[in-house]
Amino acid sequence: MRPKIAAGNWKMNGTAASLAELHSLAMGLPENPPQVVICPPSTLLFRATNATHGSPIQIGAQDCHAEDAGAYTGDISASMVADSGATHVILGHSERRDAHRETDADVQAKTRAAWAAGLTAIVCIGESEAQRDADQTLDIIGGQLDGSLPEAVDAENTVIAYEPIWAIGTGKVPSIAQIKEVHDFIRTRLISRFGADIGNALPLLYGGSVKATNAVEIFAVENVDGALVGGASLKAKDFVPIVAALA
Ligand code: G2H
Repeated sequence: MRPKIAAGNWKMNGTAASLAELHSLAMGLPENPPQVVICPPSTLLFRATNATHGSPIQIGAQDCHAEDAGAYTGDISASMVADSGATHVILGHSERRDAHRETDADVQAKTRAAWAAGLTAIVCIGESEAQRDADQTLDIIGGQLDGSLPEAVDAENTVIAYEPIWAIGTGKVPSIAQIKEVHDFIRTRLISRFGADIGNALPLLYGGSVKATNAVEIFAVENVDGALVGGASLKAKDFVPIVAALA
């Protein structure tokens, strides 16, 4: 049985005042909630882990460096993320791959660093609109999976998030058939590389304009084990119904 996971990616949003949303989220969780992971900006990591102490909410970072320490101005390492009490880190988000030129090899190195620090890596993959229009989606997804995941993957240390770039923050959502096609493809690819036990156990999240109004339908898709949610994770009133749709 794979875990159900509702992950929130706050991106570059949130100040100390936003910690109140974590309290509201904790209060609004359904009975027997799925795993809930909130990834605030790094400035809030320590305070977010304090604010959620004693609740089922886990905290994650949005990126980490592949090295553990050194002259990397502005970066944070996986062990610093773990030091904050966080348990997860998003890696290879398309906004990092694009704006920071991160490659699959970079994502793979960061994934190893995350594991070494005891973190669970949420590894993101996804095609652009041009790639989808050119019928390259499955090739792109397959290549990103192969390149971004180290050999030592297991279901305790890794979550995969499929986020079609054209659906991120745009309000455009793939059809249920498109989501199913890609998630089934990812599952098959994971099984063929890592074997049935690991391949079937790795959680697969969908991300891209998930909202309370489309969550139920998306979560009904086989091989969708939850969501990585951006805009709709910022306010507890928007995120609670998404979490409830998974419970
Ligand atoms: C995709 C997603 C969160 P949004 O980036 O990772 O954002 O839900 O705002 O499309």
